[in-house]
Amino acid sequence: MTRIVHLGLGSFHRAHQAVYTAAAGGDWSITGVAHRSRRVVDALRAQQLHYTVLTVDGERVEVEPVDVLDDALVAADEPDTVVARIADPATTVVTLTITEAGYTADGAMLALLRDGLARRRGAPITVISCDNLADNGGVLRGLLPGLDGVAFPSTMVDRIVPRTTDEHVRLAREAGFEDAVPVPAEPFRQWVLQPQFASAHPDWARAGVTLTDDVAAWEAVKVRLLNGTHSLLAYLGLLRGHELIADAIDDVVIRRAADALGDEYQATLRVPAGLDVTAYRAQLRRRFGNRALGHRTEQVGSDGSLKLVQRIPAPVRWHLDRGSVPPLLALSVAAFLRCRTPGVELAGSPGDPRAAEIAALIGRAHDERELARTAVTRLFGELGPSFADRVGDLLRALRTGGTDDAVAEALGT
Ligand code: CS2
Repeated sequence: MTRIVHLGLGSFHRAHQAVYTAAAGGDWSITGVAHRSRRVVDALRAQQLHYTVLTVDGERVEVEPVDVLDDALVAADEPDTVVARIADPATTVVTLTITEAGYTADGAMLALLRDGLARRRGAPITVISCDNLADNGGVLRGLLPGLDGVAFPSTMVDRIVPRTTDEHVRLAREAGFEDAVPVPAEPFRQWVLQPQFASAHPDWARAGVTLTDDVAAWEAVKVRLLNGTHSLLAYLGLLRGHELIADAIDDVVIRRAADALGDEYQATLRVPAGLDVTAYRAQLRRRFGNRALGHRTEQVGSDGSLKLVQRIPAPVRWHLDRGSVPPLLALSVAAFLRCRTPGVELAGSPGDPRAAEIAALIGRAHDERELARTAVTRLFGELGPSFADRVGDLLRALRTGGTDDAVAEALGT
């Protein structure tokens, strides 16, 4: 038997890497490890680790069983088992979806990974970060120094996966599957992987994975055009009363802002061979518009302080280096800060690990420019006063004239 250990047993993994691995064939199985929550692990164990993926395409829903997990564990409850599973010679691949927050030297999942890898004493293994971080393989390698025999390829992963609702459980049942934890997902999926393997791995290319050394270019395209635009849709959407991303993209005011943001992002990209950016952006608009998927602005808007670091500062610097201040990138930050302002009415309540800190900054500042200068530096590091002032001016427009005025100001219309 050949095994993958996956750290971060969330919906995204179950609708992405697990589906690709099942489709790759061969004798592969996955031990899925959740960080703390027992809910999904207990449910999966109770149903013999089988689950379903509901592919939602407009009103069409396709229900497919996925049978690739060999175990489900909770890291916080069974750390020794997790370490032993990583150290086991039958494990030749570790994949990770531990979110942007997981990539710190003292992170709990990385501590288990470090222990497990050290206990292999150089037996070759491939460790694959599947989080939305630029150079995710390099970042992970940097956090796990001094290990022999470990390859850290970089990846770009993509599939929009909303939260599971009772309706999904009902749809699975209607299709003949008793599944307490089905995973809804859009039809589109993509995985671009650097072919840097130290060990045996599934034949993912057979399952449609693109193997290329130029992952960086693909990653930037995806994190900026998809995730970056998603953030703007989420924050403007929350402010304009839209619960769904599909409602946000259908709102002409937001749609104009999103298109202009796409232009700002596109300018910064090195387009990878084989990608038609115009077609990619048109496809993204359709993906965002998949209303039946029920993807919520609250979900995309959560953890903004962690997500925006991946989506904002590098493209902002690109523009500043060329002498221009990108207004829609500034509006993205302003809309985020407006959503974090106590007392502002939103169409949801996105959580954020730095909510209290940001609310305190907002409470202390005398005006929007002062607030923006502090907040931008705290969130992204030094970007210079011209960008922060633009954020501040747009934040003022959001307060005094609302989203209509702020979008018009950013668009210069
Ligand atoms: C979204 C992503 O929640 C978010 O921040 O932008 O989860 C997005 O749906 C996925 O990266 C799509 O691959």
